[in-house]
Formats: sequence, C-alpha cells, structure tokens
Amino acid sequence: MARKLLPLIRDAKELDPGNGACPGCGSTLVLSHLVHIILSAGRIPFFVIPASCWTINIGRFPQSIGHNKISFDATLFASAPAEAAAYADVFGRIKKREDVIVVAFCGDGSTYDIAFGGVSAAAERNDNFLYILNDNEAYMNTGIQKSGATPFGAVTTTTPASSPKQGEKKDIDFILAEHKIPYLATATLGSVPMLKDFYAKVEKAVFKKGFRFIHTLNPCPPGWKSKSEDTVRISELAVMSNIFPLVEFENGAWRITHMPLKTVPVTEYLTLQERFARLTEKDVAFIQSSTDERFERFKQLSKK
Ligand SMILES: Cc1ncc(C[n+]2csc(CCOP(=O)(O)OP(=O)(O)O)c2C)c(N)n1
Repeated sequence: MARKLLPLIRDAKELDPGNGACPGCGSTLVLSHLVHIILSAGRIPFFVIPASCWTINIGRFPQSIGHNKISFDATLFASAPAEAAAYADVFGRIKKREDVIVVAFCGDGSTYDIAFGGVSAAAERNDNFLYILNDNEAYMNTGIQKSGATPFGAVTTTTPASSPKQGEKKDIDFILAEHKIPYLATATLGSVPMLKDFYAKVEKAVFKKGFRFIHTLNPCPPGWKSKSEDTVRISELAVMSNIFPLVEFENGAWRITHMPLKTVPVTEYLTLQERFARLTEKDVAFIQSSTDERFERFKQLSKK
C-alpha cells in the first residue's frame, strides 16, 4: 500500500463536483476515496445503497455524479444486506465476475436500527460483500432524527434542546466483532495518516472474502451544527480525543492501527459542534470517562 499512495490520493476524483451533498459533508470524502481505492485495486464496485442521503446525492438525474463510474441499486432499508448478499452471489458464483466487488453503503439509521436484524444475519452467514457504515450519528436525510448511533448529550430534532439524547451510542463495533466476521475496521478522514489508515484498511478489505465491515465516522455540518470548513478537523479530533479510536479486528484479534501522537480532552471535539452546546460539566465528565474506559478496553484487547 505504501506504493504510490500520494498520487492515488491526489487522483481520487471519482465523484464529480456539483453533486447533491451538503458543503463539508464528510461522507463525500469517504465515498470518493473508497471508489478510487477499489478501482485502483483493479476491482469494479457495485453499490447497494438503502434510503439515505446518498440515494439522493448520487442519483438525481441529470446531476447524477460520477457518470458511469458508480453503478448502484437504491434499496429499502431492511433488505439492503440481503440484496447485497444476493448480488455478490450472482456476480461471484453465477457470473464468475471476480473483478466485481459488492459494496453496501449504509447510514447509521439503517445499520444501527432499521436494518439491524439484516446486518446481523448477513454477518452471521458471512455473506461475501463489503459493508461501509456511513455513520453521521442521526437520520440526516429526513431532518436529523436521533438514531442508535447518536451520542449521549447530542441535540437532534427528536431529542431537542430541552431534552438531549440520554442513552449512549450503541457499540456497533463490538456487537459485530462478536459475530466473528473476518474483518472489521474503523476509519475517519482527518489528517493524512488517518487517510493512509483508511486506504490500507479498504485495500485489505477488498481482497478478503466474506463479510467485511468498515465503520466510517463522517461529520455532517447541518446535523452536527458545525462549520463546513471544520469537517476534516473534527474527524481528526475524534481520533485525537479517543472518541473514535482507529482500530481493526482481524482473525479474532483487535489492534489499534493509529495511536494519536497527542491526545486531547473530549471538549476540543465537542465544542466545534453546536449539537453539544447543552452539555453540563457533569455531562462532559461522563463523556470523558466513558471515552477513556472504552479506549482502555481497546488497549487491553490489542495487547492480547
Ligand atoms: C422503512 C422506512 N422508514 C423511513 C424512511 C424514510 N427515510 C428515508 S432516508 C431516511 C434517513 C436515513 O438515515 P441514515 O440511515 O442514518 O442515513 P443518512 O440519511 O444519515 O445518510 C429515512 C428515515 C424510509 N425510506 N423507509
């Protein structure tokens, strides 16, 4: 992967300008680089995208983006994992198209809540496709409703300022690892080392078989009430504060893939997002301690 990384990154232009995504949308970066890595690896992606921002961003003719570089099927939430499995079977077993990789690109509302049973079933069957979780921590396309991925203390339209989200974010990484899947990783596009980390993980996942799951955390300026120009910085701070550790689960073992050179308090991440404006000091202390606890767990697991 060290080979020609910078030209690869520089040439990642699979999504044309003028697509339907909001300014500063973190998942645009992820999708663009994802397609680029897959094509550079000599594979053709076939996307399955359940109802979400990306069914709108990607397919509104005539502004549909990427021309013919992205083929996709827009599906219902609940059937997306089963449809991805079926496409993988048709391309692989029936048509012998080893060059095609099926990618399910699904939001957090879909993954954590509405299609959760289908995701679990596909993981348990070890269906042969790559699952990219586009986690922007709420149902964004329909107006910022709380999902199972919404973090403690965040304001959404269904957890308003008078009563921000009380429960914690569902821990999808550990839940899926418990399905004993061949590969799971986390990624977010902050600094260049984090981008490199993403490239290495996607490349690895492309060449593996079975159910591969990459959890990407993607800032959403309208939903997070953050500035568009802060998206990359927020992603970087998510990692530096250990709110979103960059890890990998492979052959039954956890590994931290990127240790921040400098750790920062969670407040640095939280204050760039107005959705957290209602947090009390006690809330921040709670977020800090649960963040530290979870990161310690990854550290212990990585040592094994
Ligand atoms: C069963 C069902 N319920 C609700 C909707 C309406 N709907 C369309 S997109 C969407 C939001 C999806 O949220 P998420 O999966 O987090 O993706 P994002 O919009 O954030 O990209 C909803 C609720 C739907 N299409 N189908």
